[in-house]
Amino acid sequence: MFISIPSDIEAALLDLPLPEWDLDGPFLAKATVERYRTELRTAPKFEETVTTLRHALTGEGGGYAVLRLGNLAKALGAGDNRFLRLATGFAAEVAIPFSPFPKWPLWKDIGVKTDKDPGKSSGIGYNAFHMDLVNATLPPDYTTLLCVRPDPLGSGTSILSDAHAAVARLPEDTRALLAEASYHYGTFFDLHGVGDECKPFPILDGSAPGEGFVRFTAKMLKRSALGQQHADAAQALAAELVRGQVSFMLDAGDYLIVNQRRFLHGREALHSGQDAVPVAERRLLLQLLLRAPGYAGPA
Ligand SMILES: O=C(O)CCC(=O)C(=O)O
Ligand SMILES: [Fe+2]
Repeated sequence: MFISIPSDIEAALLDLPLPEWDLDGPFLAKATVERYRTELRTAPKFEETVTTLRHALTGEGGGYAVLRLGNLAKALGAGDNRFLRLATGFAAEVAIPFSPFPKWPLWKDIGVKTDKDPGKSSGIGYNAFHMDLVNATLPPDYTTLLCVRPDPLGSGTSILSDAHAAVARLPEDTRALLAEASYHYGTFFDLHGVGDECKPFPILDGSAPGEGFVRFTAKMLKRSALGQQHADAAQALAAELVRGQVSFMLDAGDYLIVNQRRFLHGREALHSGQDAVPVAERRLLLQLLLRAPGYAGPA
């Protein structure tokens, strides 16, 4: 679901005096949310755009959207703070922006590191289907990725898959295994606003079909010691996610927003030769996580 911004809104957005944001603990401060909202609403058709965006994320069959902010990125500079304030303003219309990572004030860099585990965030390999903060008791309701710079070598296709649709295609006995608290992944250290470590966890939490998180990362298949039956069930889910995937390339200024209660995300492997690309020219995304009000307050 791609959402473009009419050019008259773009022109109005460029002129808005959005101040620097303030934080309240890990969360974007309420005063900032209100100030940004007041400013953004002065742009013509802003509210229609937000309604379309919310519908794409939470309406029937929905779960992700790409807001095309490329013209604004071009005018302001994709990494410029004024552009980030606009993106933050759009995000705050969906849910409350926050940073669970003390190191990152709000937006987190996801660059390209050739010396990292290739399958993990900012690695160069296949980034398998996952939800962000899978091992937290309160994962972010939304994860968002703002593309500052696509890969100059032309790779880095984003992949998305409807998690509940994938689960629904699995046999009953596989789903029963996925509902057992027999899965674990990763470490959990110094994180804020996402509850406690969830270990071990069930992938399916007993919610009605189509509801709740599908608490899954295909990265666990290679990196967590799982019993054979549970590993096979997780592998079957990973295969269904791939079977149902959509893929597209993010361009500079594209803002991908994913409802983590509906869709899982990942990224195809980057082209070889990243070592030869100067760090300042490599693919760069900025990640921002969102908490839907009503599910949980500050932890
Ligand atoms: O690089 C990408 O496109 C996705 C990155 C991602 O999903 C992550 O770092 O959690
Ligand atoms: Fe991710």
